[in-house]
Amino acid sequence: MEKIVFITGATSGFGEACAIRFAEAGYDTIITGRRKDRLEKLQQTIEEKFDVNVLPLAFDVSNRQETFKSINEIPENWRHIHILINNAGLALGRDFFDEADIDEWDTMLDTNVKGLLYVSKAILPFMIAQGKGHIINLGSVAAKEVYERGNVYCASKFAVEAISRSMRIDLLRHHIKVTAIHPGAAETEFSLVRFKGDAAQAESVYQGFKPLTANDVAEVIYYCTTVPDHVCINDLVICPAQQASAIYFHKE
Ligand code: NDP
Ligand code: 8X3
Repeated sequence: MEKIVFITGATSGFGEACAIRFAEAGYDTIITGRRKDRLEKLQQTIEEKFDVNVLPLAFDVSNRQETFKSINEIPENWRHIHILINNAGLALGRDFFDEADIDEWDTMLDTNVKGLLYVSKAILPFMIAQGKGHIINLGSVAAKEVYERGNVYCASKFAVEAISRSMRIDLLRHHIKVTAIHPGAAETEFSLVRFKGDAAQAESVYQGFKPLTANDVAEVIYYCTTVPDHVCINDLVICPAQQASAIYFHKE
């Protein structure tokens, strides 16, 4: 296998769009997420459309044992992973700090922060052995600014920002590039998850402006992997044209 990409959270949104974009570019693709049925469907879609191989791995990134077991069992011929896209993540709730649910805080920190750490730590030996690699971490505009009732989601993304910067320093000696991508509002299943299936509330987030699509973000992520070997895009914020920051929108 020539080029291999490993994507977390490929059952929906950015991860799914990245799987398709990288497959289109000829990458053999390791797709992961908890929903096995969706992974199988995506595998079928990709294999029908593109001449690449797909390896689906169903596991929960917040479960340390499951994550290491799944990654350690990757067959030998799939271990030359060039690109890791740490994308799996979620927000739960949009509540004032004093009213927020502690279990939801735990889930966000366990997934967005600890999950990203576990996956990276498990994949790194493969990249170090080949003396090369590229890790792409999904932050957010919420990694740059906190907003009202964003508390722990923002904290989890500030952590992704700090981890990305630390990784970039510590992995220099292994020739592993680290790119942090920080999207603004994108219409995926993100808000449906945040508002626990309340479709009306989820849709209201994107009213009055044109949000990013998953494909917009996947295209930019793919671009970051096409620059020459001696170039690294360290940090990239991508927003809808009607969004200036985590807080300021021009809605019509
Ligand atoms: P989606 O809800 O569409 O996709 C989230 C993906 O993460 C799903 O594939 C889901 O898979 C996976 N996931 C969630 N929890 C776990 C877990 N415990 N273990 C394994 N996989 C998990 O959201 P997006 O595509 O929008 O979000 C992707 C990333 O981008 C997230 O990190 C999010 O915080 C970030 N982001 C999103 C923005 C937006 O506006 N949409 C803006 C900025 C950043 P499954 O449920 O099958 O496990
Ligand atoms: C997702 C975008 O604005 O809901 O990270 O935090 S936002």
